[in-house]
Amino acid sequence: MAILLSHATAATMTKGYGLIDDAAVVCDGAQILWVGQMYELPQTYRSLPEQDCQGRLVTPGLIDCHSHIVFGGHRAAEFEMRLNGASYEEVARAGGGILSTVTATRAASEADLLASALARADLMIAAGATTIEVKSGYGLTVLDELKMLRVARQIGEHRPVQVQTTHLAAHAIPPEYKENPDAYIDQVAIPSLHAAYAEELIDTVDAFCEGIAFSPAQVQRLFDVARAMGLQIKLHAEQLSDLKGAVLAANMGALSCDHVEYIGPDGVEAMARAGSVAVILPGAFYTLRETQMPPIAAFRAAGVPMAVATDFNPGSSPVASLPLAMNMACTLFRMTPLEALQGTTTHAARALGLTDRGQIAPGLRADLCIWDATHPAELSYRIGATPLHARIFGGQIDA
Ligand code: DI6
Ligand code: FE
Repeated sequence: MAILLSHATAATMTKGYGLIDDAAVVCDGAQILWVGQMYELPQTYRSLPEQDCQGRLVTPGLIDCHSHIVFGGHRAAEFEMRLNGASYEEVARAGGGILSTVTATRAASEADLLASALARADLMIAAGATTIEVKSGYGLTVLDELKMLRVARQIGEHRPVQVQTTHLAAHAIPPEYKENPDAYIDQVAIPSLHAAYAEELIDTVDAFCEGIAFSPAQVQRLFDVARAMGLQIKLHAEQLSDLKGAVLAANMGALSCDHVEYIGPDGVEAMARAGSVAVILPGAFYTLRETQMPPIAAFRAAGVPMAVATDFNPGSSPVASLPLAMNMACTLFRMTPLEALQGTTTHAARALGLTDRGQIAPGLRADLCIWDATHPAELSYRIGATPLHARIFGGQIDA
């Protein structure tokens, strides 16, 4: 069914904000058919069922290109322990940290994981997301990684949101492989990649390249397999130190390098050459009280597109709201409100390898947000507000 959004302030994101005052957007089924000024609206569209936006801002539906919303349990108890003075080691000894999430995820049934993931997806949707990327990485056995990916795939069957799934078995080294991460790559990461691919459970492949996780050589072995399968890659790179993961990933044609607080000039240059997107994740920076900022000015100067995402996860970024992540990107990292909105629309689409969304233009997906705002900078300016007025997903307005 076709609908007409009338009297909108449209931020088409086609060139800068691509603002159109008193705009009309025509959606035909799941596609955008026409966008322009009201007075130019062809006569044939004037009789369509109309949603009068009354001057409200309309943007492309927001795209969260980096999240980990499938997991068991949560980590509020360790958050409280730390604030009561417990050391990192005491938290770990009490069963806290990422491995506590692995234990809880392994113990959870597919139905339980789905129920909690849907509740998190609802928060993301309520803040304006229409596409979300969801990673595995808390199972760390072949079966548990597949379980996570099946749950991730099901989210989109239960909610009006498109889900892109990412294989992230190389997220952490489980206790049983503590002394032998190479064996983990061979016995879990690569076999689960083959199995997930065979079940058509994955769109992209990711890894965590860090001193506390996997080395560039281990990441490369996994990515060689992924590339041979024709899968696109992305990497958690340079979050806590500069292991040159971004250089490696960019040279292998990565869609994105994510976090990148500690990236050096060589990494920025490699990303610019490869056209990789820098995915900026201020929620983790904030939660971990990091001080090393990603080199926003260097990315800007080199023409590296920047995306902004929530990194929603139970440990380092328990945040579901893209507008809040945009606010943090501006205030903590000095990104501009335009960059922040590009980061959750056009550049986020690119970080996922999606060419059919992220802007308001004929032929693209009819995923749109109508905001209780009149200028796009308001989305980044407000703190913790959810100014979403209505959302359109695949041409359907949310009930
Ligand atoms: N970087 C992070 O900040 C999260 N994963 C990653 O690779 C942390 C995940 C967690 O603590 O549960
Ligand atoms: Fe992450």
